[in-house]
Amino acid sequence: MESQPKIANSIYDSFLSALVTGNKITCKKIVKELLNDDIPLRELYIEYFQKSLYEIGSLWEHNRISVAVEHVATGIIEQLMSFVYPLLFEDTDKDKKVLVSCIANEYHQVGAKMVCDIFEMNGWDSYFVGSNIQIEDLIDMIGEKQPDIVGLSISIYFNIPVLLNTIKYIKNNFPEVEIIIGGQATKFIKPAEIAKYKHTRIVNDIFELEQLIRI
Ligand code: B12
Repeated sequence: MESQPKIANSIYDSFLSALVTGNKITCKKIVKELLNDDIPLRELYIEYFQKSLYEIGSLWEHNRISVAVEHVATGIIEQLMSFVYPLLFEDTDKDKKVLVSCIANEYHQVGAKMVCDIFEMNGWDSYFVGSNIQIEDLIDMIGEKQPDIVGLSISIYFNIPVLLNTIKYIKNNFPEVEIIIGGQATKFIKPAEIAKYKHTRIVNDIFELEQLIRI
């Protein structure tokens, strides 16, 4: 029993080093082996995909890897998410709908995509709108899809004014829609700025999200 964490860590270490060197074949092989060993998808997402990208971000911040290396690594994670997607996608009608989008000027889309996939795993129909979505386009899409929940993703603190403006705009057009906000910049948002909107809240992580959306 005691050796288990060590084994798990060594698999993660191999995954990270393959990712940093851009070795997508090894990354995919490791993911296939983890899936063969029945790793839950959310664990694969959080303990491998998210954890490694956070580490890539920190290496980049400390000038230990280049922007190009970070771009290649992010691209590999996005490919791996597409690879596992068929495992969670069920071709059946679903009652509940969510639409998840990055706000304007927000280019970090992996977390938002992951959130959509978490909704799918929990029996929801999801629409991933993408990165850097202008408010008018988002409003049109909400009008068209009529989701039960709108998820907004924000990673960069300097985008908080854009986020607040987006919430205001959505609430002016769709006062009853539920809005959830997530991403690494949420820790910089003052709670009072959100509290004034009905059915609007920050969701801190995937575990909190799953409590909220379990059908
Ligand atoms: C890849 C990356 C990029 C790529 C993104 C490409 C892409 N296809 O997404 C590019 C090159 C575009 C980029 C650009 C920049 N980046 Co960048 N980037 C990253 C990096 C390395 C990984 C991001 C990622 O995918 N993480 C993994 C995902 C899974 O995690 P996540 O986003 O946190 O999502 C999880 C939760 O937050 C939550 N969540 C997220 N969204 C939502 C939404 C809802 C509704 C809910 C409920 C939950 C939720 O659930 C997810 C799953 O658990 C991070 C490092 C890091 N710590 O993340 C830096 C990082 C985010 N970037 C950073 C910076 C500074 C920048 C730039 C300003 C750099 C520059 N000078 O140009 C620009 C800004 C561009 C912009 N306007 O958006 C900083 C942000 C610091 C800050 N908080 O302000 C970070 C933290 C790097 C660092 N350590 O300094 N970046």
